[in-house]
Amino acid sequence: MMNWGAILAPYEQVVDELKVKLKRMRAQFENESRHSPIEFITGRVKPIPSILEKAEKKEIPFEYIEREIQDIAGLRVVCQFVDDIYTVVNMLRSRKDLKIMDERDYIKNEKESGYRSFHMIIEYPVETIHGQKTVLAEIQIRTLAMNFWATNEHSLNYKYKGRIPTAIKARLQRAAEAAFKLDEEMSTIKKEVNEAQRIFHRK
Ligand code: 0O2
Ligand code: 0O2
Repeated sequence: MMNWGAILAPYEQVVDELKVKLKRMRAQFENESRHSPIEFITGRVKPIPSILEKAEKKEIPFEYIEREIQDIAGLRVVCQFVDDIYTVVNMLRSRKDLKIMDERDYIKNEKESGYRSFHMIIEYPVETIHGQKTVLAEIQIRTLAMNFWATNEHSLNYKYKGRIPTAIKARLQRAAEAAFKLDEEMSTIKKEVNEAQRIFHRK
């Protein structure tokens, strides 16, 4: 029998620790009455059935799962504006407590599905009672509009087991374009929005 509890414990620790650290970043911006590039953070450890399913699909042998499945620990940083995503990316690049292993910009290179987000694969050391263990984690950084789209598309993918009917796919493409437009439009009034929110926070 596999001891999944022991395997996943360090991943739970990464998710917990990074959630705290990323939330602190947001709090620091707020303390300084500056616009926070972070709206909210979520995190999860991939459920065991999803890990096994992905391993099977990608033909990853069991002993390579931890190295090859890079999103066992997943963090999601959701931002208001597209600019904010790159602010977060740059802040993460300059941190000394994690090492960036890979970056994928699915904003500049949108996926065929219409999916947009910035992905970072990081290496993060966790201290355990058995010493230090370095594990991989995936950080997805996206706007509220990208998140809205991805959440709905993900549900549909789940419902149709990855075979979304053509008509719905076409709708999703249009929704992705609309989300892109929304991000563009919001960017043009970013300064006004930020100013209004700063005033609101001071009160
Ligand atoms: P806050 O106020 O953001 O600090 P936790 O362990 O409590 O941090 P948990 O239980 O894993 O988080 O919750 P989950 O489902 O991962 O959600 C993380 C946070 O994202 C929650 O806030 C949600 O309220 C917040 N969230 C989800 N969707 C939205 C959204 O559309 N807008 C905003 N602003 N927040 C959202 P926290 O962490 O409980 O508290
Ligand atoms: P879940 O259910 O979110 O955990 P590759 O085959 O190497 O291109 P890989 O290694 O899975 O793909 O990495 P990729 O594509 O950079 O990022 C994988 C994760 O990004 C996915 O995790 C999703 O969370 C998200 N993602 C990527 N493409 C899409 C998409 O078209 N729609 C949505 N909604 N999300 C997407 P998982 O493990 O697939 O699934």
